[in-house]
Amino acid sequence: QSDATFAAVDLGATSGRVITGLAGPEKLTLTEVHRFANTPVRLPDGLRWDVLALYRGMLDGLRSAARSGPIASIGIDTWAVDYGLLDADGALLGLPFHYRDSRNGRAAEEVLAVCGAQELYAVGGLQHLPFNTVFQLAAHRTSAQWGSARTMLLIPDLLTNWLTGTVGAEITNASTTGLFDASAGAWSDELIGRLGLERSWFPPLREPGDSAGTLLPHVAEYTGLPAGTPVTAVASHDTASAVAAVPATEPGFAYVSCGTWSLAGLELAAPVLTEESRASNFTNERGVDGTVRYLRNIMGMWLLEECRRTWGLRGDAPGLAELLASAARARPFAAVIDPDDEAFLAPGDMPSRIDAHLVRTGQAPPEGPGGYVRCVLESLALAHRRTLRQAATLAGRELSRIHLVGGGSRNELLCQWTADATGLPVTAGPAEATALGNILLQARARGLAGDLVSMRQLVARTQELRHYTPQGDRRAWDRAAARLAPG
Ligand code: LRH
Repeated sequence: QSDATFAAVDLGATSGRVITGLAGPEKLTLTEVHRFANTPVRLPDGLRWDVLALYRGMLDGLRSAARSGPIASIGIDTWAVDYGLLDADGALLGLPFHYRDSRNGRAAEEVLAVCGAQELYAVGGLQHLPFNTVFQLAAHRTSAQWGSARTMLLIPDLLTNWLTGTVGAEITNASTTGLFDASAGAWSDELIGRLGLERSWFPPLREPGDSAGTLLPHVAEYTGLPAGTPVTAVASHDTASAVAAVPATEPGFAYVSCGTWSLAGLELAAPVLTEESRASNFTNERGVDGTVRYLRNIMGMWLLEECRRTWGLRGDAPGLAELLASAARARPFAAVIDPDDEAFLAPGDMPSRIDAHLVRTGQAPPEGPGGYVRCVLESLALAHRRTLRQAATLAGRELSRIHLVGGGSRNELLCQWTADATGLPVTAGPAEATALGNILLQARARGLAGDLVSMRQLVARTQELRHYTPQGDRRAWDRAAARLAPG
């Protein structure tokens, strides 16, 4: 067989999709068959994911996929770090918490008192984010559910369990927990033990491409898919799937996977666990085929999305195209922010938080929505520049080209300004890198795709890409960067 159709379930922070992908040695085309909202719910004890709505959306999407023709297998990817706890019967204990919930700060301090930041980094190589799974678990400890828990499943593994009944931990996502040994490529028995967690909660690891079972009878019946339909472990961390589908045709590329977050960095053969790397807060997450995603999280399009949501609540939101056009006309470098300010993490009024940040840094608030959008996009371009330059220095590499993938690659201002700020050519697209990576890993498991290099060449040959060359006055970007990091 020279090609086959696969179903990718891709859940993002604001929406979920089921996409079918026709893949073969010279073929890679996607069709979105179902899209549904992912709306978090605030309960009295915190911000939760409505995981049942996600499950239903996934099932309805798989039903649409089944109607479109034969499906060779299914793969699931979602955002990282969040999890559900299962009891001894395999039942989910409560709705999973959202990583933007505010309960993790104190728990992080408690963890760091037991295991110092240096020790955590030497083993896990993970950037410090207040919501790393290890901190969330520490916050969860005091709950009444804790005593009943027997298994921890990250979100894609939980949904896989609901489809197939199997229990496993996909490795690219396990590497974002803070309980994973980045050098050994395995759960860290040492950290799990030191932090007083049960080793038996952490299931056997799966590599992308491994089998994750076949559909349970009631799932097959609901979706109309054949009972033996396989579920394949893909790179279940969405960022790992996106990086697998970066259309790089030369080694040593840099990438920005740009969606709700901007994940900016390099692909390496081995983790960088030095003290400088820790101090700069770079992460060593696991990629496909044992590669390392050496990157840092940048607050990303969340800043823009949350501004738009805030304006929408006030009823004075222009459409996106109009907003971007007015950003293009707004005064350059009128205000710059550090997107990594933790004040921007939680949901809420983003324009007011940008104002507060600007007041703190001695700047005046921007004028009108276009001014805010310009401020956000220029600041993201500056953060891309700072992060990629640091990554190159820390990993001892040179930068020659940036691949900007994900939904943010549709934003022409962001692509052009990233090229202008860095002085590097930017290749933009595919916007659907995550779904493509998901499909490619399934195709490979059926012998229809090759190694990372050839998967990337296939993406480059088949997907529409746009190219941006640096323009404008680089010194203006240097001056703006200096405003954020004086000296
Ligand atoms: C992007 C992402 C990112 C994680 C964050 C929680 O969707 O997976 O890589 O850090 O969500």
